[in-house]
Formats: sequence, C-alpha cells, structure tokens
Amino acid sequence: MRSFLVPTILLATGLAFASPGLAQPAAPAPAASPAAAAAPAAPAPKVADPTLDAAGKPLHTAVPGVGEPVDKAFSLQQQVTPTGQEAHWFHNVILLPLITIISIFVLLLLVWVIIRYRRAANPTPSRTSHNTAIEIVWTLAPVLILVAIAIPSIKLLAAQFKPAPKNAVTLKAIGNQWFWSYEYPDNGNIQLTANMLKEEGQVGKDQRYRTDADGPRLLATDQRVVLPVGVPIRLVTTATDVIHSWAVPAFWIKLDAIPGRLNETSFVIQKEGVYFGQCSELCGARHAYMPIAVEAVSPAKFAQWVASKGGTMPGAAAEPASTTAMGNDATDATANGAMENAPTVDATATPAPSNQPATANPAGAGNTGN
Ligand SMILES: [Cu+2]
Repeated sequence: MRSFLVPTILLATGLAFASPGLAQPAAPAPAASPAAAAAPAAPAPKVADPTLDAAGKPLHTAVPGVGEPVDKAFSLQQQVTPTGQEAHWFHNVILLPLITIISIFVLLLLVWVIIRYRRAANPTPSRTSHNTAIEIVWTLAPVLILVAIAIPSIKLLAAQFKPAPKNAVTLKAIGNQWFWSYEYPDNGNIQLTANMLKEEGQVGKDQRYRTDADGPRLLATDQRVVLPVGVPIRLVTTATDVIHSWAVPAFWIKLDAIPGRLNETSFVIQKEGVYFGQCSELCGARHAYMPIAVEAVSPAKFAQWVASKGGTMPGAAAEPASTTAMGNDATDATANGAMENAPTVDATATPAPSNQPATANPAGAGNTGN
C-alpha cells in the first residue's frame, strides 16, 4: 500500500470579472421635468454637425486596432477609461502571472511525484499519512493568495458601480430588437437611432452602405453616439422588448438593458476616438447585428454637436467661466462649468413613452428585420 502526497491548490479568481448587472428600481417620475418646461423654446439656429462632412459621412475615421477587435489578438482591448486601465492592469499584472505560476508549480509537483515515487524507484513506500506542517502551509497559502487578490478585486468592483457626479453627461441607451436607440435627457432630450450599416452589395441603389471611414464590418452604425472626453458619463440602460446589454470593451463597460428597469453606471473617456461594441446579451435572431459605435470628442465639439441636433447644454446661459477640477484647457472649463447645473432627475425617471414601440421607428424594424 502506498500513499502519495499530492498537494492540490485550487483557486477561484472570478471576482473581478463579474458582469456589472446592478439594477435600480425605477423612481417615480418627477412632477415637472425641467426639460419639458424648456421644450417649447424658439428653434435654435442651425449648427453644422462637427462629426460629419458635408456629404454626411463621418469625419473621424476609426483607427485600426483602437476601440475595435484586432485579427488574431487574444488580449484585452486598449482601455481608455480609468476603471478599464485598472482592470487591465489587474488582469495583466496580478491575475495572469499568478495563474501561470500556480499552474506551473502544481504541474511540476505532479511530475516530481510521478517520477520520484514510481514503483521502480520506490519499492518500499513510506506509510506516512499526515504531516501537520505541510497541511497548514497548503491551507494557509491559498487563503493568503485569495485575500491578496480580493482587495484590489473588490476595489475594482466598487469602481465599476461608482455613481456619476453631478456634472455628468447622461446617456440613455435603449435596446430594441434589433438596434439601439439613445437619448440625452440632460441635453434637451436629443434622440438617436443607431442601425448597423450594411455592406455595399446588400443595400439598394442610393442607400447608404458601410465604408472604411464608418468602421469595421458588422460594427459600424449609421449614427454614432457622441460623447465628450474628460467629462463623467452617466450611462443608463433599459430596453423595450427583451434583455439586451450595452457593451463597449475599450470602456470596460457591459451593462444589461432590461425592459421596465433602469441600470446605471458611470465612466470617463480619456482619449478622443471611435470605439465599437456590440449587444452582449443574446436577444434574438439578429442579436449579432446591433452594434454600438461611440465617437469621443472634445467637450467643445460635444457642445457643438448637441447644438447641431437642436439640443441644449444644461445651464448654458449660466456663468461659463466657472472653475473646474478636471479641465486641462479652456474648452474643458466652459463645458464642465456649464454642466454644473445639470438636472439629474432625468437619469432615474421612467422612460419617455416616445421611445417605446420599436416598430414605430422607420429606421428600425423595417431595415433590420430582413
Ligand atoms: Cu440585443
């Protein structure tokens, strides 16, 4: 009879990758929405959309390898938010090396036991069945490793659900079978519908098709979500039909969009550029064809884009020169100062009835359903 000492170390390191699916119950709608009160104002003068050229094509071309998948790559995308960078560091510097070291260590122990204690080399086996010292070590060591992982992991988890500050720009993403629609409730309730752009051969004559300026195949949309850099974004998601999930890998964002509920998270984009994502909750036949394209621009350009859509910057008439903790330049200062008075009630208000029926949108079901 022989007894082998085979230490086995099990590690569970899933904490950091728990999908952010925090749900918040919908709050009752405010009695009087400030946006509604300001709505019947005179039409603003026409401002050119700073993200499009005269022909309506995107001015900012997607950069290969930034904010989009890369052929044969297996690492995480380059991160452009502080939380994303922390998560990227956690994955590359802590988790991956630790997993590698532990796997190699256990493999070497197994190989050593197989060779050293095989029958030919060890004809009279020891009858040892306990070794208190070694048992304490193989219990305590994994506990200490798990505690060491848990500290940055829980910190990262908390960062993913940090509520947005007051001056945040609110983006409401609404999942529909099978496209995304968007609202900017703090900016005069601008509404967008983003459909996937089809390839040249798949559309009729004179219809818009995808070009390389729009982005990669299956990821480019006819309308991009425009967001400012350096300003906190409050992302609110919901859906009109089934559960979808708004996910942009370069932002480290994946937030479920659930009918009848509002989920919320926040992030800050640090770099201008075009970033792509996809619906990440299996939502039906055309789940793979409801991409997300975000264009991050300077706050000044964002204000111009809002004006071009007929929207308003919250408190735009108020003092534009107020100081800011975040501004690196003059444009930041004006934009943040202007947003200080942003009404925040809209983020938790119930969805406006106007965006409810997916089929009511001419760009929606008709184009995407076949
Ligand atoms: Cu979906």
